[in-house]
Amino acid sequence: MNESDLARARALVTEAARIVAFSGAGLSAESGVATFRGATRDSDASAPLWTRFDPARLASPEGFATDPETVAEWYAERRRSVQAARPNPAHRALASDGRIVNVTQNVDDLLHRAGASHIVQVHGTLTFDRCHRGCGYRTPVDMADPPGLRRCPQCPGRLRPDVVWFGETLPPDVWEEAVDACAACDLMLVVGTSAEVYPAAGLIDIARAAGAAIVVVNTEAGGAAGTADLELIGPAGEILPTITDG
Ligand code: BV8
Ligand code: ZN
Repeated sequence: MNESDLARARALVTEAARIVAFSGAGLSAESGVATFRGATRDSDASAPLWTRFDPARLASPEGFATDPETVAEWYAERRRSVQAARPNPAHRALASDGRIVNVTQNVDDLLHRAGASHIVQVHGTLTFDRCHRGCGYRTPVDMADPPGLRRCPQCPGRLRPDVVWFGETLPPDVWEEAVDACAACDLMLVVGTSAEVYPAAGLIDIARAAGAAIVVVNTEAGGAAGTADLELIGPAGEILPTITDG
């Protein structure tokens, strides 16, 4: 990535009125939180999740039905990892500019802890459990000492993380807020995502259809780059502070 690309990206950020940062697991990789697929640069702690667990199997109602203990163990491990992590310069850059709406696929709370004011978590959050049977019970989780598999106190169901699993629909109100932000932005920063998971990845198309400039920030070329006006290859923690005021 060259200086002129960085200068062009900086100019796009400066000129933009409404910015959406659409982020994935790569945003939290430099905090040591494991990604799902892409190789990461950091310690084993952030080795891709799939090396030890299969997210496509475990992050699903079927996985929870057939192996609830392993699913509960996987989430407890991820909650402890997030609790031990700290926001990195990429989170702080995206939190520092009031024009940025953070539409994130990530279920960690690092953008919140970096002070971001407007966050839309399209795939939910690790910081809460909810009733899997759907009675409406929802409760915050102690991320430092996460619970194991447990029953719902309100009905015969079990509690599960308040995230969206594969095969589950995204919460309609959250999805609508994400679509509205992406349809109204004039710049979308696509940060640390392989853009393989739908309907979330479709938000990039919504932003481009609305006339937004698309700037991809990723350690690997070619992810969402097919749709990019500009592709900045490198770690988000190094790039984002240089193109925002963060
Ligand atoms: C839905 C929460 C429909 C859980 C997640 C069969 C049945 C049903 C649905 C489907 C099906 N087949 C396909 C589908 C659709 C499916 C889907 O898209 N599958 C994919 C795999 C093809 N989608 C769904 O199921 C969605 N629901 O479609 O419902 C429906 C309709 C009606 C009725 C019923 C159902 C729900 C999908 C949500 C899944 N939940 N997370 C949890 O976290 O435990 S997805 C999870 O994976 C993340 O949230 C994230 O979205 C995704 C991971 O993607 P990324 O974030 O991009 O991470 P990844 O590791 O892939 O990439 C990291 C990137 O960062 C890489 O590019 C790397 O190069 C880069 N990087 C690394 N380090 C850095 C970096 N970049 C910058 N700096 C660095 N330092
Ligand atoms: Zn219940």
